[in-house]
Amino acid sequence: MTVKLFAPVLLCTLMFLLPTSPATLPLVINTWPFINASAVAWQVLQSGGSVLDAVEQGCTRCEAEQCDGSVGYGGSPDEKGETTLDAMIMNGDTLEVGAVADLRRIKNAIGVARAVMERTDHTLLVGESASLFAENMGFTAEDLTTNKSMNIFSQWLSNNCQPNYRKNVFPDPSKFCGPYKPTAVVNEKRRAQSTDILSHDTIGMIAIDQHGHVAAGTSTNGMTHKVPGRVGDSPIPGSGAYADSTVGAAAATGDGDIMMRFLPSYLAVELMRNGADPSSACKTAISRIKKHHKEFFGAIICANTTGHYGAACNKFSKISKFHFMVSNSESNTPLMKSVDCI
Ligand code: SD4
Repeated sequence: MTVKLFAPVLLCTLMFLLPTSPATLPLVINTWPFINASAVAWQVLQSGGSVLDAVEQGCTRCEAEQCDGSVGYGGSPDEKGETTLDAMIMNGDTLEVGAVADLRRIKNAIGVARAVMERTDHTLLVGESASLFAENMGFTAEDLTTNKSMNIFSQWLSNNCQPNYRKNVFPDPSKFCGPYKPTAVVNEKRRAQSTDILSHDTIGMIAIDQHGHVAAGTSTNGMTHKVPGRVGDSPIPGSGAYADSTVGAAAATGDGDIMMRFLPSYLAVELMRNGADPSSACKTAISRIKKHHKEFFGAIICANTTGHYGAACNKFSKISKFHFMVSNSESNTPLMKSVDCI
């Protein structure tokens, strides 16, 4: 009798003591409200697939459905009008990484990244050579341009190639499309001319199975009107994502040119290794960048091998909340979660 009464009291007390995110495995967590990607990855884990399969197939889903126009083909045309893709995948058991950057003509960037990891001794392949590698591995080569990306490009051309990511160039870049010549360095506010920065939603995904195997990955088409050849943070290990099955994983989204200088995903995993809970690890990783760049667009998701998770973002312009997806056995279906930016 005493035990029967005591048990629910103990359970309630324990629930109050637990950290805020529910701790159940397996777990899939991804940046932004990309519900179908989350559902696909969750389904893969439920049907016995590996964490790498879950991350690859979840991100592939986003590439195929062109999540928010920021993932996959037909988005973010560069200064030549071409869509190029960045992606990476990391195996938290072996710490192997496969990544591609500035990939052209191949839609399934994360598939190619996984092929780099599993079919070569390399970590990162770039540009035309990455595309050739993909073709040799049987990926279909096709034009990544769509009517939408052509329209974005033509409007940009007719607007004198504004906005763009160039600075300290001559003649006045507000009137010309180049060729550009270097001029005296002025301390202009970086990216003041770009309006595109807020509309970018890279998928970063973490999957952890019930045995504590961890994988993480990213896929993106980068930034609209980027200088051709530009590579963002997403395919850079430790920046776009990082996974270590003895700890957990993290994945980032946002202004990659800034974020890659701080390796926020690596930092968050190291903080969790040293005992930080995922929410505070995420917050510290964002705060580290904020110290140097008060105004930057960025967010990060973190999870550990007990199934706890968290996220953080920088308060910037109109962004005061960050939305992400979580799938675990609590609900058995992807749920959208939000966090207030710091
Ligand atoms: C990049 N980090 O290429 C990507 C863009 C992004 O949310 O994540 N936007 O810089």
